Amino acid sequence: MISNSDKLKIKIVSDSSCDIKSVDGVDFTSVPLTLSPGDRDFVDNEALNVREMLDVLEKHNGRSHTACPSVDRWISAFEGADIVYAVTMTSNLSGTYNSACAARDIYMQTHPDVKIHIFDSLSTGPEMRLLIERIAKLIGEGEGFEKIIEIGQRYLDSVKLFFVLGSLHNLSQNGRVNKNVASVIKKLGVRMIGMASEIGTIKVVGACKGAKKVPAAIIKKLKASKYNGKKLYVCHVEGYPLADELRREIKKEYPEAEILVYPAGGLCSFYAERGGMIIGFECEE
Ligand code: X90
Repeated sequence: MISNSDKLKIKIVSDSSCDIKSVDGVDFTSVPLTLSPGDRDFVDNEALNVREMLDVLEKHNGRSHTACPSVDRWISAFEGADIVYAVTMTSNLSGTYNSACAARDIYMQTHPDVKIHIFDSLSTGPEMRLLIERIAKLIGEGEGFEKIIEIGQRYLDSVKLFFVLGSLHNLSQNGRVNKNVASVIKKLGVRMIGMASEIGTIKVVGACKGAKKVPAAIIKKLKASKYNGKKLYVCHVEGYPLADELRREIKKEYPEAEILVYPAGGLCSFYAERGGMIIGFECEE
């Protein structure tokens, strides 16, 4: 493998929608989005109290919004590294990817020898975490820049994302899903099952009346999507019991499954709302 790679300073940088703040064995920086659930701004970093942010969001009647990281924040995250692998949420729902690309272009004018690749995940949350951990493993194995880009991109193509949302209020209010779809879901009182489409937008693929039906509905979708029975990550917004129930049911069908259940960070909590769940999983290639 590459012998001089340990002399190079390698970094993974992601926007905060990946829900994690550190990665074992690699230098990792999470670049925060800003969440504005009312007239207060919350920075989506380690110090964020997600529960407090959700409380403000639920109590607030007027408009609320989020903002992608500034170009400057990305530049600060790149500093000091020789090689940067950056991962962003879908460019089709957020300006985060464009901001990262602008930061790269500016930074490389004064640091022409630094290598920076930005992966547009066309997704968010657990799918980004899976990619980040895959990249970290490849770095650990001493793989080079071009190879990591190639394998990472291929991996991204083989990972999918489902989500189960009880409300589409924040997504529709911020123009990320159609208002009519949101009001139908609300009227029917169902949980919407969605997936990240191939172009990184939200695609409604089903609905569930009542929490009890969620695990079976998701397992059906996993089968149809050719889940490979290995890594599957579930992040939830204060919805541990249902997420854990889903984990147990998936384990019955796929005993080898490597499932992680963990709380969503600020950005995913803002949009998935209390009780929401986002599921990223590997598929057969
Ligand atoms: O302010 C910004 O630039 C951030 C905007 C983010 C908008 C969408 C976030 C969705 C988060 C909801 C379910 C997953 C959807 C994934 C679709 C590709 C969580």
